[in-house]
Amino acid sequence: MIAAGVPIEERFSRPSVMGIVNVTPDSFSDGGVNLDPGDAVSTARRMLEEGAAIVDVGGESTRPGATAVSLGEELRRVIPALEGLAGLPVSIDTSKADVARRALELGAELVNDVTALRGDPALADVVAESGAYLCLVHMRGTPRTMQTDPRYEDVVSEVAAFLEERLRFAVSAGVREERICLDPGIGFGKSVRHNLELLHRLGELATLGRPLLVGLSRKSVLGRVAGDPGARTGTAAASLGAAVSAFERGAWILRVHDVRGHVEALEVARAVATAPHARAAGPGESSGVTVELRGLEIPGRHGLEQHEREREQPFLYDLWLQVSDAALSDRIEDAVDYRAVAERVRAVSAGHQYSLLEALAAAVADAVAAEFPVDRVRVRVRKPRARPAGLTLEYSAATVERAPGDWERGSIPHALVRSVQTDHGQSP
Ligand code: HH2
Repeated sequence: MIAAGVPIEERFSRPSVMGIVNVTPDSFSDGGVNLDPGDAVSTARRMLEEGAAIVDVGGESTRPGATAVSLGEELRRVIPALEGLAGLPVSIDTSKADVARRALELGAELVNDVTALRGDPALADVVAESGAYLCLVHMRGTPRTMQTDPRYEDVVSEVAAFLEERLRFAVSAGVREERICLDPGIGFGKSVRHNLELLHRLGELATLGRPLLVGLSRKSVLGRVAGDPGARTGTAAASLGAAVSAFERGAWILRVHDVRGHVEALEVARAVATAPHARAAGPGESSGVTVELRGLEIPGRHGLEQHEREREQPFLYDLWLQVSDAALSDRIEDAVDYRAVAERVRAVSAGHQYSLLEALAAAVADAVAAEFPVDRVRVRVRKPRARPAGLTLEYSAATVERAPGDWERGSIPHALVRSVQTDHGQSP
């Protein structure tokens, strides 16, 4: 089931829903419900019918206070369910290399590891060799101990530093960066205040340059915010509100129990986020088209170093243009003229020497959003030969998203800057 070579951002559109299927007797919310493999398979199939992009099958509860289960027991729980889901999009929620290996053999495409490759030293190799997607989660301590008086100086920067270090570790172990997503680990060693602060400042974690997966569904923080200081769970309605809020702050994939409600709520949130040009899709209509222009190479003299300003070096531009359904008419007059877009990018690059990739990406995105019939544009500029301070980099890049009118509305530029040190691999 692994879509060869596709970055995780392309495999999962934003927002996507991941359905939770715990084949456990003791999970905090659905414990026992899907312990029978037949029940787990029907729950998972229903979730996929309701619009989940993937289902996350787990055989070990990681709720606060949970004790670890043995390898044999975890395999005994998840394997029959995975066999029943062959051919469907499945993720395996495990920290054990042997469970992940078996799940991947049975067709799982993502490994969701709440220990972020710290639990089992063999797991990184299993993920790297299979080419699977990987979710790295922040957790302080272990499920047994994590909720005992968690403390942080600044929870967001500490979680960001942890995830960045784990991302580097995974890449150095051979997992391709483009296949990794990151998760702040709501409820994994955090107080209510820590969880809320992480959600409020989720955008800061987005600057790590990887899609964010967030799991809030029915967690106790929601019940506590709703007024019950001893709550062990939150309601489905509270989960929807939290998921929409997380999406608006940058979440890409939402891990949830109540799939249908989340799919509907997030669809509305997405339509609002892409307004004013988004319009509700009527019967038989599609809600838009994304056109990609990838790897447009234009030499330029941008950078902070003197030699970069004197000698040209290659810059690679990737553009995602969200255009209206008119383009489906198959008439060039209704569509965006790619050559004209490429010429505009060339003109922006030639018109000014930018010190920073962020500024260059923003200038291109502004020009395209203002001058072409697009509902939204995302521009990534990569500098493949970046060698800041002697570092060996695969590339450095900045990504900026714009909709027409952002400028006049004074929206805050949204720049995701990425610069991951690595000494192997190719630019995608
Ligand atoms: N939360 C849980 C389990 N796995 N994985 C990711 N990536 N993010 C999360 O927030 C997350 C997770 C805990 O929730 P749940 O699976 O519903 O319960 P339990 O661990 O008790 O089975």
